[in-house]
Amino acid sequence: MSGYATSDAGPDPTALKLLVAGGFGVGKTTFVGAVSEISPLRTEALMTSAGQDSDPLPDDSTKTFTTVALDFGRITIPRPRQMIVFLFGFPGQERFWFSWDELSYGAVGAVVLADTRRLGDCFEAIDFFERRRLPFVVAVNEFEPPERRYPPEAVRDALGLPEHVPLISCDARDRQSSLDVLRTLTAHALSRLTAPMGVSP
Ligand SMILES: Nc1nc2c(ncn2[C@@H]2O[C@H](COP(=O)(O)OP(=O)(O)OP(=O)(O)O)[C@@H](O)[C@H]2O)c(=O)[nH]1
Ligand SMILES: [Mg+2]
Repeated sequence: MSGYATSDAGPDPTALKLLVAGGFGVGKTTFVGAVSEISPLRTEALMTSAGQDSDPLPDDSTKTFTTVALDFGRITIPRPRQMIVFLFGFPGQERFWFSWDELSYGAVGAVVLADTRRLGDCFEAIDFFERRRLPFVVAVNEFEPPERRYPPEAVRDALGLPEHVPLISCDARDRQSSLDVLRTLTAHALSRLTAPMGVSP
C-alpha cells in the first residue's frame, strides 16, 4: 500500500498492516479503539444466544456487544521515517472465524490477546498464525487484579509458546500500554523479515 502524500511532499510513508486477534471478548475492539488516531470503524452487534454455547464469557462480564466483521483503526508513526499502521481487529466468536483468512491478507504481523482466566481461548489464533508463519506476539490483557496474575513463564508454558515469540502484558484500555504492544510486534516482525511471511486469501 502506498500513495499517501506527506504534508511536506516528502517520500510516501511506509504502510504496515497489523492484526489484533484472540478469543471472544478478550479486548480486541478495546485495543484498536485505544490506539487508533481516527475514530475506529467498528462492526458491533448486540449479542444473541447464538454464540452462548460455543463462546461463554466469565460470570462477571458485562459485555453486551460483539464484533461481527472487523475493527479498523490507523496510527501514524512520524519518526524516524513516517509509517502508517493499519490495524485490523478480528471478530472473536467462533461462528465468524471463517473471515480471518481474508482479513489477514497482506498483514506483516499480529497481536494475539490473551486472558489468563480463559487462556485456551487464544489457541485458535496462535495456531492460525503459526500455520501461516506470520510473526505474532502474545499480549496478556490484564483483567485480573495484581495478586491473581501469573508469572510470564507460567503463561508461556501453558500456551506452549516457543522462546522466539514475545510475550508481554498490557491493559487494552490504555493507549500507551497498547502502543507498547505494537512496538514490540513491529520490532519482532521486522526482525523476521527474512522468514517467509504473508497470507493468501
Ligand atoms: N478489566 C478490564 N476490562 C477490559 C479490558 N479490556 C477490555 N475490557 C472490557 O472487556 C469487554 C470486552 O472487550 P471487547 O473489546 O469488546 O472484546 P473483543 O475481544 O473485541 O470481543 P469480540 O469482538 O466479541 O470477540 C469490554 O466490556 C471491555 O470494556 C481490560 O484490560 N481490563
Ligand atoms: Mg470485538
